[in-house]
Amino acid sequence: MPRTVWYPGHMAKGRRQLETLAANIDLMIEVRDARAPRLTSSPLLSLFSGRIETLVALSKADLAEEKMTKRWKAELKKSGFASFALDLRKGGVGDLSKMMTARKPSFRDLRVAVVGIPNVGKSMLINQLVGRKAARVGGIPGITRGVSWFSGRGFLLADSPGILDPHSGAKAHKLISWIGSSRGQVIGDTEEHAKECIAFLIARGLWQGVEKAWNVKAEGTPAEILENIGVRLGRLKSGGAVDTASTGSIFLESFASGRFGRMSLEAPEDPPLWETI
Ligand SMILES: Nc1nc2c(ncn2[C@@H]2O[C@H](COP(=O)(O)OP(=O)(O)OP(=O)(O)O)[C@@H](O)[C@H]2O)c(=O)[nH]1
Ligand SMILES: [Mg+2]
Repeated sequence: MPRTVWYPGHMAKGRRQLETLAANIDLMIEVRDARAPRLTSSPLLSLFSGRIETLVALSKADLAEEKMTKRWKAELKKSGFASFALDLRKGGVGDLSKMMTARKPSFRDLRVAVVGIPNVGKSMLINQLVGRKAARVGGIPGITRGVSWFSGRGFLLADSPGILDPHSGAKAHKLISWIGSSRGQVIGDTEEHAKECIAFLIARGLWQGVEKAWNVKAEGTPAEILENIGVRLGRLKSGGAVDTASTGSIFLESFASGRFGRMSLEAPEDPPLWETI
């Protein structure tokens, strides 16, 4: 069966490194995207959570609806996870730091592993916790390639590469790529992805943000809407036709980076998002 998931070698290696480290880890911080906390849960959670205490950091909370993030925090609490809603561009890691300090053994530093799928903000969280730009951060998934350690006051933090579930379905992978946590274009055609994402946003009543940003209405087929976006953005080829491939890629990048404002893609009581598209 052809692979539907982007799973380069550094993910398999990172997973093996984390498995080796597990015996020496006191605490795990699992980073998820606040816009879709179920979709972006790490495949490593089931592997470690029984053995290692796990806290959940809901990153990019500035891009999710506040009320929905509160509901996710309550849901996580019910499942036994303390969670923190964070805008990592601003910091706000004080409560998380306090919780780490409370867990520090008296005789040595607390050892913490930060895990999650790609591009959710693991390295940015590490930088906030150690108070300097220590780990490399970037807007495309796959920036961190292996496990490395950073030291803070009373703790050691292991940054790890974003790891996807190589067995997750094509639909889940597609959604993950739309929010920027996988390289969807490795698997499929960007223009097709953009059209599907347009249809998805309209069906969920989430088009408003796009209309506000680019003044393009949700009228016509997704292909026509993509054309209209191309015209609006001036993405024309030499003959005057719209360059739909580059328009598609701008659309997807804009969506992933939160250009269209706050959007929560799933609610705790909903069925898994990938079962609904
Ligand atoms: N708006 C917003 N952007 C964020 C937040 N946290 C991270 N980002 C952005 O998300 C992108 C990824 O951040 P990284 O810290 O490199 O993510 P990572 O999880 O380490 O990614 P990999 O190493 O590729 O797995 C960067 O462009 C950050 O600026 C956040 O809370 N809010
Ligand atoms: Mg990283």
